Amino acid sequence: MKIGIVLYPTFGGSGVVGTELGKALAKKGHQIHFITYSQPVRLGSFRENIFYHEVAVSDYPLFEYQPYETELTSKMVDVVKYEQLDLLHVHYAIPHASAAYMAKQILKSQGITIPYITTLHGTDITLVGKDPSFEPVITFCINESDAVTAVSESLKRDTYKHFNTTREIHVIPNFIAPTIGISNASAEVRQKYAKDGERILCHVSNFRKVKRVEDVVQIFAKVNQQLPSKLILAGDGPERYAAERLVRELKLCEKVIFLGKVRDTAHVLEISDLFLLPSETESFGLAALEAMAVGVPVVSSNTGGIPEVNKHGITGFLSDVGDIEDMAKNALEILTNPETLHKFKTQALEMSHEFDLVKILPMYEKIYFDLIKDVSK
Ligand code: GMT
Repeated sequence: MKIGIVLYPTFGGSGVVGTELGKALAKKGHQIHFITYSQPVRLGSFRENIFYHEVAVSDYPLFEYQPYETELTSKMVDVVKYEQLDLLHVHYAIPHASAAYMAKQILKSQGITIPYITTLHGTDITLVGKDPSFEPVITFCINESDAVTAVSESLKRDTYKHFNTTREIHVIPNFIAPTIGISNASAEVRQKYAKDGERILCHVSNFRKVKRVEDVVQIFAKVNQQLPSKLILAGDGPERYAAERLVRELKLCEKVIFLGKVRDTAHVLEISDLFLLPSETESFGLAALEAMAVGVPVVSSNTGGIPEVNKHGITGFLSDVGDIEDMAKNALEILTNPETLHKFKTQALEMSHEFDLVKILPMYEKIYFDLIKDVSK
């Protein structure tokens, strides 16, 4: 199949999922055309069956706001036509689903039929999408998509709750890409950050408010009072300064390492003992799954789709949003005793296999084949 994938090329989970999905499909022999405004961060160097089409964002002085959606639509029309794509798969509803709808209509007027599948990732529904300034468009696009998928049961429920749609939504969970795996250098790297006997806690995110990064620091402060440890924070975003300020106030500067944006987060995860994800909401929690995939247990909030990934008492623990006392207690329960830590690590790794790409990829392929079948009827 020839598939166009539209995504945000940044560090966000939806971009990671779209990119890794495209890479896996290309490996299976499908021809994949990424359409976005810059090279997706997880794309890597040249690969067979993978093509990248850049959406050039104009800089016309009349526009106070550049019409990215229009330029994306034109690029989609162009790529579908000249690369003879079979379907479009757009990740994140805003504005990708509405651009796909428009592209589909333009192509229809030229006698070309192109189905599009929309994958809902979370904030496009739970935070941004339900805002009245986007809601009518998102509702329309969900209803008009040829197929809709959501990354968790929780997100599917949220979509039905917030949008006036009865559209079938297929739940296809996020997955672990084969690039995730423990390297041999981890013990050496670990020495750079933590002394023998010190535990390493970590958090990876885009430091948005929804991630509650200050809770991460507070939880760590409580753990560190009882157990010598370090906290590694990977990523960057609007809440970084608040987190840095808190670290200074709590006199933890020697104990907390801000790495900034990291391309290969697996290297951070593999030297860690525990992953903290105290988010306000999280449709899935891909960062937690990536931690589990290298045998790192998770202490998280009990919200959105997280409990579908992090199993309470098995792969880590769940607490109410904002309950930093409970999260610190749970972290200590996992970290204090080496045998308990080993047990949780093993169970986290085992659970991550449930989300192996080998199991998830055929779910997307089935939807693709069904759509193409419908078009050729
Ligand atoms: O978490 C973010 O802010 C990034 C966002 C995105 O769209 O890239 O992540 C969402 O999609 C991920 C991939 O499906 C999910 O794992 C995240 O849970 C989800 N984020 C939220 O729901 C807050």
